[in-house]
Amino acid sequence: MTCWSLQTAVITDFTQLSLRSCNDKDVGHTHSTFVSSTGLERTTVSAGFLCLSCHLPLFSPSNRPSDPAGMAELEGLEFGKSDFVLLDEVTMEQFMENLKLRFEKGRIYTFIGEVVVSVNPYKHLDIYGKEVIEDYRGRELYENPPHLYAVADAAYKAMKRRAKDTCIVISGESGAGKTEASKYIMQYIAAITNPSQRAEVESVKNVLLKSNCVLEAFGNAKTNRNDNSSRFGKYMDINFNFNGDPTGGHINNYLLEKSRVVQQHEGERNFHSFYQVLRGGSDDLLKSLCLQRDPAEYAYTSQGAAVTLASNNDSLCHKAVMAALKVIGFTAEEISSIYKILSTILHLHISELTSTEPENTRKALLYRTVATGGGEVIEKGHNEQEASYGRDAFAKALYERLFGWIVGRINSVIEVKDYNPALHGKNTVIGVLDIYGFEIFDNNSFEQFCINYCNEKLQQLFIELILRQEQDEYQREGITWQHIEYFNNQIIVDLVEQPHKGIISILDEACLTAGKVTDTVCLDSMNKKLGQHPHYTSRKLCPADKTMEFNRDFRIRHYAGDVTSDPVLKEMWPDGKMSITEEPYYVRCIKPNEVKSPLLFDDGRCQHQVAYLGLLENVRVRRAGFAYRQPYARFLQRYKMTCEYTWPNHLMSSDQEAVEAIVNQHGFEDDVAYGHTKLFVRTPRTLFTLEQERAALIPILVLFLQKVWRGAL
Ligand code: AOV
Ligand code: MG
Repeated sequence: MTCWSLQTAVITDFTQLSLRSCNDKDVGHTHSTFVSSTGLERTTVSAGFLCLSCHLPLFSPSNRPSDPAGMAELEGLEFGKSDFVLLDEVTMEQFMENLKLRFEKGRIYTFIGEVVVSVNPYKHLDIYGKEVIEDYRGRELYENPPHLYAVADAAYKAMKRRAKDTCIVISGESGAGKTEASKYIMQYIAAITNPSQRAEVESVKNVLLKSNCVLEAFGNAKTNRNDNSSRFGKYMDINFNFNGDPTGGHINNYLLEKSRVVQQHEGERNFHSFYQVLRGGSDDLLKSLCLQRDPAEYAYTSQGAAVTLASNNDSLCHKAVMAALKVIGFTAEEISSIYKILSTILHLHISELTSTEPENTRKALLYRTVATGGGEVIEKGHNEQEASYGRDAFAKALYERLFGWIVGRINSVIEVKDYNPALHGKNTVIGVLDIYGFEIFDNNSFEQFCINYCNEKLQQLFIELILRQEQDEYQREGITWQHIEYFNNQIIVDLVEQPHKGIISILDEACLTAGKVTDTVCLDSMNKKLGQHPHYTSRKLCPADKTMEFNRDFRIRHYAGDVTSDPVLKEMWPDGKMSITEEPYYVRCIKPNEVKSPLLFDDGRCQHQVAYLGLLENVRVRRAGFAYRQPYARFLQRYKMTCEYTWPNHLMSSDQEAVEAIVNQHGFEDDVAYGHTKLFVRTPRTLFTLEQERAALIPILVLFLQKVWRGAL
């Protein structure tokens, strides 16, 4: 690594940094001692730092970056504005113009303060490699162009500095790039931790990373929105010891879309796992499981008539999953059981419950046991419909349990064992939430109802916290703040979940009171109670065949759009509960088009997402208050060279006073507010002016310091 990268690196451990970063080949020795102006354990290595051995600056003008700290980015020149708070005016037009320009220039990430807005590029970008990771490691958010790594680092630093749990919430509609983002974030965290390469930590990291591959095989599927759509919600906790190295983790999974096991819409597939074993399993494995290679042979894998996935190689994935299962620690026996269960599910349908099933399975699915009035127990045959319903229910239950067992098994490997807080210090956690995104299909069922409700709750959390966090901070720091109007989706959340009045309660009640629960009973009950609700409507649809009954449905006006659901809602309500910390970091993902194109930025679709995600309001809140804030000590450290009263050291009684001197000398008094511990800066321009001045001063200071050091002055 060349030394210029030290220019703005925030270091927490001098020893580590000197060993890690200062092997400058040009000089021919290792810079090991720094001239630090503060001598503090944690400081910013700034441009004027010299090596004590050779007296050379830690970077020289020749190896300085052409764009120190990504200032061209921060300036918003060629690539648009890197932070939406820098827009000249916060209007939808300007927001969209900037988003589109950046997408077209391959700049898929843009900040809104600490929130990262991401647009799915639908192509590989060379922005996730080791060098990029190094650029972000330990830096402050504003020091580099926007990136998932910046948020990951901020979350990691916050957790480490404050010894507090934190989490990263990734939201956006189906296909917007949440799962990919979650993987890059985990990859980053894995890369920056465990510098001493301790074997047990490496093994935990490996399992955490490999678990994604397994979870995607069994929990993802091709839908009409996304070839690799998550059909479950995932909240992955990574535990850290006091050193900030991962010690373990835990995966919570929410509401697997089990109906997919037995039913897929046109153009969709069952879970990847089925196709992977059929296409990638060895001949011997398939023979032992009595499986045909072609997924078209099985009803459960061919309903959607989309057995092949252009963007995915099932056979290769199978090998990767097998390898991952082994790394995680699944035994050969366990792996064999997994594939037996998959084959059982496939056979349930092809055999049409004829001769291939073992006798007891046949019996269980074709007959039911009934107790007669006289206390006798008899076996009664199911009619065809009842039998296939039973078979499908069995297949769904088997798969759901298999998935739950796999998650549990991974958890048993990664859970933190033998952690003694007295010995190892406080154990802290970073959680990464990646759920199934908001989705609307032609035919929406109970699953879409749950998925979209889940997204409503997430949006509610975003609104609450983004506003509350700001408010709290202003209040804590003694600064007044003006309220910004925004659409609060609480009304939709209430429509679904309010006790006694919400859809869930009404359905529960209908199921309890009515003798035989039919769709009509449920719908009538909802129409009666919710008919007047502004976000609820119900329709009668004329059947094409006039002899058939009227079809009816209901529609929820979600924050992201209208979703019409068939009222097949008599399934179990998920019992999983989400508990995430209160201080999340956010990644807001946007899907640029419906056709998975890397070139197309569909203005209408993108604008719709920007609107319902509340991004404009987010910018307004961020701007109406103060775009940037920094603790006094940090601000001073960075900009003290721009003021004669503070360089190299100030003589004032507090850091706040010194900061006031810098602000006054530049005439920025009207643009800032002084909190109890931080300086609040209203317009980013102020910060940029300071940054520019600082960048211009650095070469002069370096020359000056060099001369001083050599005794020339
Ligand atoms: P999702 O998680 O938000 O949808 P994914 O993360 O699965 O969406 O992204 C969908 C597809 O877009 C991926 O399979 C990639 O092909 C592509 N993609 C996304 N992000 C990137 C990126 N940063 N670089 C390159 N390609 C990307 V869903 O799970 O359906 O809600 O439920
Ligand atoms: Mg996903």
